[in-house]
Amino acid sequence: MVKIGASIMCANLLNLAEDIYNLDRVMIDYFHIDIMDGHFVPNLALNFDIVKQIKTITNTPIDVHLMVDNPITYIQQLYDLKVKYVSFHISSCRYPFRLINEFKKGGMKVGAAINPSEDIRLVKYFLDKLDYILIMTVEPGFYGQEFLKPMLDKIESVKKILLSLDLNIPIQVDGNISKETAELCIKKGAEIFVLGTTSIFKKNINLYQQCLDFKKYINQIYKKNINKDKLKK
Ligand code: S6P
Ligand code: MG
Repeated sequence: MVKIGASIMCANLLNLAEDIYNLDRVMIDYFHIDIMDGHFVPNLALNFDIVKQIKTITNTPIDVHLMVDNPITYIQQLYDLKVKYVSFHISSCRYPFRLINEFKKGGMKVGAAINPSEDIRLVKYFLDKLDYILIMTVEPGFYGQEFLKPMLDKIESVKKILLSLDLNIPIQVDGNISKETAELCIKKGAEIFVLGTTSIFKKNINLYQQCLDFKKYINQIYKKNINKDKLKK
């Protein structure tokens, strides 16, 4: 099933409650929270205090995307906030098996993120431990970047591996997701989309309408592709 998350670092932070309210009206699937440390990526974005405040006004699941060195450092905050989904970058930690276990102890669904230049073999040995795979379609750290086209091949390769192993793990894509890029990603096998400045958070554009329109479009494209796959069989 296709799912959409809103990247909250792209929201209007001066009026965050209103954006959250409108995204909830559209029944967005997740709030995607980018957490950076200024080391793993040269930027800072949101933090756990913001997550705590967001949770007071919505029940929509939180999907934390950790772009930090040593993600295990943040385990207690994630437990305390009862975060539902968490993704970490494979290149940010030495012991991914241990990290995944720790996340799971707190009841979290876990995703591993692959940077654009990284090989998909990095996830090979713990693929079956994951709940989703995050394929970065831009370099991590900033919104408003260009979509990296070679990532389409990467999505296709990961999907093929998953199918060959009979693993039903969804692929999430993050970075410059528009109607056009989402459609290309769907055709290659992606199912979860992180929406930011390219698609829904735009100046002088109604967030509710924009998101509703995107959601309808992406569901149609997804259904069309599923039906095509069925016909092929
Ligand atoms: C990037 C971050 C993303 C962005 C989002 C921005 O490091 O992980 O979640 O916030 O991709 O969307 P857009 O449409 O501006 O690229
Ligand atoms: Mg992100």
